[in-house]
This record gives sequence, C-alpha cells and structure tokens, in this order.
Amino acid sequence: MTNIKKFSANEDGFKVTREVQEYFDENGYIVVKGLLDSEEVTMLKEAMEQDRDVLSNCFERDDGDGQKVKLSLWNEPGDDITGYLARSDKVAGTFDELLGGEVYHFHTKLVQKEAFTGGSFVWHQDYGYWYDNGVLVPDLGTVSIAIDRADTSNGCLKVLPRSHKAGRIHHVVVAEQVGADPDRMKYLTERFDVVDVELDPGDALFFHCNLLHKSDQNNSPNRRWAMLFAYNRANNSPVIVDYHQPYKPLKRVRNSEVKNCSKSTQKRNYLDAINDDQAYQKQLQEQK
Ligand SMILES: O=C(O)CCC(=O)C(=O)O
Repeated sequence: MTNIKKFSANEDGFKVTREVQEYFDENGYIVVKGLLDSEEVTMLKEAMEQDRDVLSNCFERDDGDGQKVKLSLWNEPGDDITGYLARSDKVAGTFDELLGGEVYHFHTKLVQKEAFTGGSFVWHQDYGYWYDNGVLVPDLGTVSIAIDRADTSNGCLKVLPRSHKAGRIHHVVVAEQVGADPDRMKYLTERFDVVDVELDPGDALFFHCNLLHKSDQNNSPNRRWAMLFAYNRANNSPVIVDYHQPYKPLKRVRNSEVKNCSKSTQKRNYLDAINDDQAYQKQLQEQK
C-alpha cells in the first residue's frame, strides 16, 4: 500500500514549493491538510446545508448498483463563500502554479454522498469527459475539498498515483455514468497502486484532469459531502460551444477576504450535465 504524503496549509494559505510541484508532476495529485480553517469550513458547510436552491437543483446518476450519486453543478463563481473560495489565491492560485500558468474557473460542484444511499463513481478521468466537449489540451485540474470527513467507510476518493502519465483513456458508458474502459483499467490497477484519499473537513485534494479516480458507495451512517472546483488554463478555452465555460478572467480574492464574502447565498444557473449532454448530442445530430 502506497503511503500518501500530505502537505500543509497555514494561516497565510498554501505555497507551491518546488517539492510540491515535483510531487504533483510525478503523481498527478497533492493532498493539502487544512486548506480551509475551521471557521471557513463551518461557513461552507452551513451555507450548503441551508441553501435550498443548491440541494433542490441537484441531478442524480444511477451507479448501476442500486444507489445514486447526487451532484449540484454551476459555472459562475459569485460572491458567496463558494465563489470566494473558488476565486481565492489558495485555491485558484494554487492551480495557476500547479498547471503552469493563468487558470480560469471551469465549474463548481457539490458532491452529495448521503448516509447509506450515496452511490459510487466508476474509474474515470475528468479529461475523459472534457475531451469530447472540445477542450484541446489536458491542462485542467480539480480540487476536492472535504466538507465532511471522508474515509473508506463513507466512500472517499481513490486515486491511481502517476496514472495521469497514461494519457487519455478511452471512456465508455457504465450504467448511467461514463467511465474509463474497464479492460484497460484492469491492467492499470495491476500496474499502479490504488490510494484511498482520506480527508478531514477542510483538507483538499488537487488533481490533474488525467488522474484516474473513483469512489465507492456510502453504506455508512456518515454523510460525505465535498466541494469541487475545476479550472482550465486560460489559453485552453473549449472550441465547442456548449454548457462548458469558455475563458473568462477570474476576479481573484485574497485568502484573508474569504471569511468576509459579501453574500450568504446567491442565485445560480444550475446545470444538469445529463440533460445538457443529451441536448448537445441532439443538436449535433440535427446539424448533420
Ligand atoms: O467525490 C467523489 O466521490 C467523486 C467525484 C468525481 O469524481 C467527479 O465528480 O467527477
């Protein structure tokens, strides 16, 4: 079993040192302990629990094994705690460094794995989806920030360190999800170690868009919610116009401003990735 190295944030934020960068380049991810301090994580948790819009606008995907994954997804980072975090130096700025240049916000997602019913995600690469949405270069990354503790009992993320070096894996439909080709995954999981990413609230996993990852069902009494922010390099705007965000400069906020975000909640345009993908496929068919 591979030991997982964890880096730490401090009150000023998080610095991408040469060691951090080398670890990310080699492994395709980094874990940062305490990226959010306890006050920030409490603000985020309360904001999400009290936001009826976020919860009622989630879409569900069958995991093919009797349980469902629930996701709420939007493009515009606003002025509430989710928007301030998405625009902060310690989140967006970390990806500027890790991905080697200016990034913009691609989307924000609340993953809701409820106690006893939370579904699994099959092995996939985020770029396995985004390639089809006209993103030309795998210069994207996602950070998953734990709102609740995540461990193997409630379906924490699992990653295959170094698998981002395998290039883009062909993705196929698995249940209602799209996942990495299971035949190829068989060899990849033999060659690379599977690592469980256990996180305390406020800890973060930054990962490259070609890193293979999955998560199991939550059959425990403990909910597992996580906030995900995805970023794309400024020079990598999708060439297809669909619901994926084209380049838009990010209005950055300093880490010290996060707690002073100006709104407790905000109106958002929620996306339904399943219906929006189907609508896009239909539009393509009609154009042929
Ligand atoms: O947090 C999880 O369980 C998986 C989320 C994920 O992989 C995704 O939304 O693409």
